[in-house]
Amino acid sequence: MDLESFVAGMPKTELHVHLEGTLERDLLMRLAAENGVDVPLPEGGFTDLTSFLAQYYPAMRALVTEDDFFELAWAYLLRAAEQSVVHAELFFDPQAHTGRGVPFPDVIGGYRRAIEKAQRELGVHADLILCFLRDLSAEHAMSTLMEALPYKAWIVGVGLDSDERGNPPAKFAAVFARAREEGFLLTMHCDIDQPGSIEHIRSALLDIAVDRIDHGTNIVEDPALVDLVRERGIGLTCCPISNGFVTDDMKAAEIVQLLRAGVKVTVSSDDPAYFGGYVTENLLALARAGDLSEADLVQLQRNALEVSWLAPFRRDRLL
Ligand code: ES4
Ligand code: ZN
Repeated sequence: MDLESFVAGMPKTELHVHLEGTLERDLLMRLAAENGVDVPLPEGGFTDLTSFLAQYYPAMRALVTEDDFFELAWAYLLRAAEQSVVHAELFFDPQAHTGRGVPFPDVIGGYRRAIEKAQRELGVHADLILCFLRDLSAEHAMSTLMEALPYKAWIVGVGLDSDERGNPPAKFAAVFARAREEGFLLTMHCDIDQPGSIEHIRSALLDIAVDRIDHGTNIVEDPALVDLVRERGIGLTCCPISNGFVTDDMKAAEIVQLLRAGVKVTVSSDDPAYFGGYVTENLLALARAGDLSEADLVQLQRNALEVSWLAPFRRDRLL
């Protein structure tokens, strides 16, 4: 069997995909027209995180009604089913919508309706992870957490994304401590080659005690931290194609080094509508750049299930 067919057919778990990053151009244009909003179309050409985010947030203005959020998540989940994804943990950025006057219940209600339909009709299981925008204040994050509490049953954990420069994990220590008390699992982005990446990784692990790290391949700079994540079994959700845009390197060597060291690295798609690859394409890109075997690809997917936030009865059935 060729590598494409092997990867395409392999049952997959995706742990790092932003629902707003799955907004494909056709849907964006249709929703913008239906809602009568003027939305700048993403032009691509991103060379770093800042230039990506500058096109990413304005495009979200196309999303207005509960139905729009449903359609966005449903389109992703259809694609996930086509790619043999059996479980996905989906980031969403409520503050990018509530800040424009969209009610929180419309955002989460639309997403949840799509997830329930996908479970019934596609056999794809998914959960939501609420991400705070780290370039907004800790107070804004805390009030968003409070707004989310009535929807706890629909949210498996919390994360932290957006512009990392000058926005270290410690800024959100109180928010993450409260989220932990409320029973949420914790993750946060430690994006590739950001100023302070390695200090952010150290703080996320030691001060915040995160359960996973999103990206985080800069950890190779500190062997003691590599030992720590291996011993704690902490997952790193890597996104090779995204890395190639945010820096000009997929970071295949770092991902493979961590895989060989026994760290629970996983492969996901991040913002597939912007970076041009869903999970299958990310696995293939890494396999080619890192010269991976079929056994390595299976290991990456076992890692993803092991560090997923599925309830043990569901996870063990899939492992
Ligand atoms: C993101 Cl690549 C990346 N980094 C930080 N925040 C994000 N949100 C969506 N994609
Ligand atoms: Zn991300």
